[in-house]
Amino acid sequence: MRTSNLRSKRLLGLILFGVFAALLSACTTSNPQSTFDTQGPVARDMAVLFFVILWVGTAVFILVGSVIIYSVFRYRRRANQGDPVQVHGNTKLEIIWTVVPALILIIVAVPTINSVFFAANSPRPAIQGGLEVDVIGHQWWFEFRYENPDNAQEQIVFANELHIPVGEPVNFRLDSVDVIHSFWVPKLAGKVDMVPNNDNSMWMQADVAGEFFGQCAEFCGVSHANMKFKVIAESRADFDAWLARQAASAPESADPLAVEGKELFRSAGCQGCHATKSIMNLGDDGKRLRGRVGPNLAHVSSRGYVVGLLKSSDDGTYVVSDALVQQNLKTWLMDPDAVKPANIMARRAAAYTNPDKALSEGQVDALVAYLMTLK
Ligand code: HEC
Ligand SMILES: [Cu+2]
Repeated sequence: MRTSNLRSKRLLGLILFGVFAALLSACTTSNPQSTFDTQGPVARDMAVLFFVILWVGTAVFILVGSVIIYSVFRYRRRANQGDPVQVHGNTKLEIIWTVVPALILIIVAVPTINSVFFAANSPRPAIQGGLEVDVIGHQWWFEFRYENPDNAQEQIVFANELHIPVGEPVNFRLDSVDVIHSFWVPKLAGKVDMVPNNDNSMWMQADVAGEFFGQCAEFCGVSHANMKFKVIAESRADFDAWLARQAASAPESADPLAVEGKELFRSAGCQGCHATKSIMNLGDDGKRLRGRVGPNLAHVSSRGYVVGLLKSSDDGTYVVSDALVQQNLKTWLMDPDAVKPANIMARRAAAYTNPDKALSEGQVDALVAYLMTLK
């Protein structure tokens, strides 16, 4: 009897310890998707609001909890006691417990409404010369479009990696080609839904250079959890140089394997879904054109991750390694479904749906050699 009691106490202790450890580990700021490790004004404002509400809520909880515990003990029924005096309604008390919470809610509403307007209104919108990026959600990847600095009728298209200049507000227009997605960079700003044909917008700013994690935050299908992107915040000069590189086409390669790969890219039907030029004309009516089915590959081998998941830089650096890009492209092309379950490429490209057209390892090597020239 005694030992089983001891054992259940130990078990309870262990469970409590586990629960506390889990709760505390959720608060670490070293988590790449932590909303507490804020690195920009929008995220910081939201974190401050979170703590205001948390502490006001905690104060109310402690106050109400203490009064309940006090009353339970102070006015408990004692032995040989009859029914207590019956009271029906107390106007003074009821006015107090209506007015006090109303006042608390009004006090909390002031910073809340402030934050709503702060997050919604960019300090430097596009009409005042602020940078604007179009973000288009696809199952299960992100497309980014920048205005071509040399020609406002054109957009420069990139995928899965968002580059922004440090210390500048950046404006986003959010759209989707299929279902509802949500655009979220936890360390920089809150999330805003990407709804087809509904021009939602937001802004954010990174105060420090570096790499930040982005994630789709609205369930959008099988690989929703794999719908990730990276934000690279860099100096204005680096950003301008990056954008100029994206606008230019990668040079042709004479390497025989790459030439073979390029031919295969056309004959295996890759071209039907992927553009290899990064410039997109807006058309005569200036309307934004819908993207292709797959990510723009014009500079695919310059990206830090393949499909936003396979990391192509050595740990601790953001410097993209050619050897890792090559390896990751091969992993992706050999079996896309193993990397990102149910992705549209594995579901629809003939090379994966039709066994007669399946790619041999040699063909994949040729395709990778070609893709490596797209830098
Ligand atoms: C039916 C359209 C379709 C066809 C055909 C297709 N792809 Fe894709 N491809 C996609 C989609 C969609 C994705 C993004 C998948 C995801 O991330 O969910 C993709 C992703 C990729 C990526 C990763 C891009 C990045 O940003 O990391 C590469 C590389 C690629 N495809 C190469 C190819 C090659 C080579 C072929 C020809 C053998 C091919 N694709 C054929 C639709 C297609
Ligand atoms: Cu999504």
